[in-house]
Amino acid sequence: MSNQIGLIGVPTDVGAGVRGACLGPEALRIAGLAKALTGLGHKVSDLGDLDGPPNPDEQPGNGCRNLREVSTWCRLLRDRVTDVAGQGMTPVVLGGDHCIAMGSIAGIAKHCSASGQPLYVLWFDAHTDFNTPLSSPSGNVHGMPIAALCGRIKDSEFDLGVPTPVVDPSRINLFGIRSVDHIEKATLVDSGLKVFDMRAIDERSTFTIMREILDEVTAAKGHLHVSLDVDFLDPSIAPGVGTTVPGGVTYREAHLCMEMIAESGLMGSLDLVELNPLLDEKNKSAELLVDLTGSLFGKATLHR
Ligand code: Z70
Ligand code: MN
Ligand code: MN
Ligand code: MN
Repeated sequence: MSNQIGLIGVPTDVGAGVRGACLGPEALRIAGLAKALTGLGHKVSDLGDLDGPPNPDEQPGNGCRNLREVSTWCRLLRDRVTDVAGQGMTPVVLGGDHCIAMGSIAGIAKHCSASGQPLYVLWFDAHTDFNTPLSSPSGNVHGMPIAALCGRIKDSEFDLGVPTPVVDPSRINLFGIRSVDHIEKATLVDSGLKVFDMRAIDERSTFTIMREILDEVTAAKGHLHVSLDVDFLDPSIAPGVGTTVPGGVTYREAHLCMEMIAESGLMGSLDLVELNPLLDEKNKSAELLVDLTGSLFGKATLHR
């Protein structure tokens, strides 16, 4: 299965508390992302970077840091993703902090509603990103995209311009979770989200959980959007991220996830987010992401 892939750079860190994720797209390019995918037989177009507002680097007002800039970046990305998917390419979004997933998922939701496909999200993250401006201890919007996509934040706030919930919460799977804030934890209970924390992964295995997630999307003939926050990985293998949390997904588990997704043929769009080259060691986290993206697009040890 050969693929047309469109790389979309989103060089911003307006949703983060620690700066540097704005350098992520270039670090991924330097680590050889396009070449790795071309080498697997895919046709890759690097569509360059979106041109959004600079980071005003302000303190949060009303529980939200850089609200206007977050909104502008997300709307730019929404329209680009809808356009790229409409051209028959698989959008691969190079972040950028995780707030931009509101834009990519709003964009792919538009595409899916036009094509009548149910949209599923697989969110690899140490965090649930389910805060609202009221619950957030930091005011950083990269801790809020899941809440916004589920319609838990007033539509006017980020002004995504698509009906909410953007994704049915029962079609959102969170994998790798090990850091949840106090109020966030309480609101998760009746959220309808499928949350697979590290304990579930240890008890039930990556394989079993991934099989369950992918089987449901297959049965529904769904479009699978994968949103990959670097911090889902263990910090020992991926130090290049603003918020490392110990006890993360290992190299082998991560590759298994990616290989199973590739084999399913379900993935229609992808975010690679939160890579912070300023905190990385000789670009090793970027190189690991390139490696994992290779697995996502069909690189396997053996023919099966
Ligand atoms: C915390 C907050 C977060 C990513 C950190 C952290 C959220 N729950 N998300 N890094 N990607 O500030 O809301
Ligand atoms: Mn399509
Ligand atoms: Mn995240
Ligand atoms: Mn995270």
